[in-house]
Amino acid sequence: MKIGICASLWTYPFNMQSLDILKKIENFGFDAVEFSIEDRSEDNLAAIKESLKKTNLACILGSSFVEGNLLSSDANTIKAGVKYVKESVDVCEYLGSGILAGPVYGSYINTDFLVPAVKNKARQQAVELLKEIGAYALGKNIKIAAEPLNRYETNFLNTANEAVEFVSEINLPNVGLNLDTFHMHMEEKSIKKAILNAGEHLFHLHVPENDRGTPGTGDVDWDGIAESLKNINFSGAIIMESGSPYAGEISKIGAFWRSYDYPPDKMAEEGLKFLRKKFSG
Ligand SMILES: [Mn+2]
Repeated sequence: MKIGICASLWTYPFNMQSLDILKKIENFGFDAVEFSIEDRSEDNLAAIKESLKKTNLACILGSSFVEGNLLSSDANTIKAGVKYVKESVDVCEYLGSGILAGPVYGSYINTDFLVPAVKNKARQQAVELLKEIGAYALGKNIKIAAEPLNRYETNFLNTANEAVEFVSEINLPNVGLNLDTFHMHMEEKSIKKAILNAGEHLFHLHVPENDRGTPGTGDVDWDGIAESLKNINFSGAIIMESGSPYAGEISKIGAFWRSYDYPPDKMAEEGLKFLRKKFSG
């Protein structure tokens, strides 16, 4: 099982000014890095690709919508959403990332979703659009992992079960789930059972502590998670997606207002030590 970390512990979005972080992440001993790229210009992408090649890190592209949303009722916003996700698939292909992870449906809170007919319509629309985008990604051998988020970040997919139903309707071998221990700690009765139930649909796992701090310092049921991952023969990557107040836009989006356990470098070191111990072998 590959163990990685999100570059957003230090910086966000990822770009050609952030490249030193890659070597640092490799030197800590991680196998993989996850980041979101908003500047998709040729120069920026080429510089990132070049730097990645100088490491042995596997790379996972995170999806974070700047514009566009597959759940919108506005035609232009939907169009921008489809363009964003398809472009993300292209970026995956270019960088050699086999997976696009995150809230690929477009995360936001639409209180009109309390009316079941409104939510169902948006859901159906997202299913159809992700069938089309998923087929596009399948042609490039790239997986798409949709991430349920906690109730303060979306009211579309909050639980693993909702997400399993959603991707089952899309019904493509390369469209599955990205679960996250921080969100699950708020929304699931049992993280261990949620992972078991997700089974083969689970492609990718974010493993921050329950407060978004360093894995191993809080209440997350790490033994239960390790057991479930073994039971479902999980072959994806586990990614430390912890937060810090030093990463610009993502600190604001994620409400990372304070330092957690240690400064970011020490969080990475301690987190990796714990994850290796818990999840190796
Ligand atoms: Mn996450």
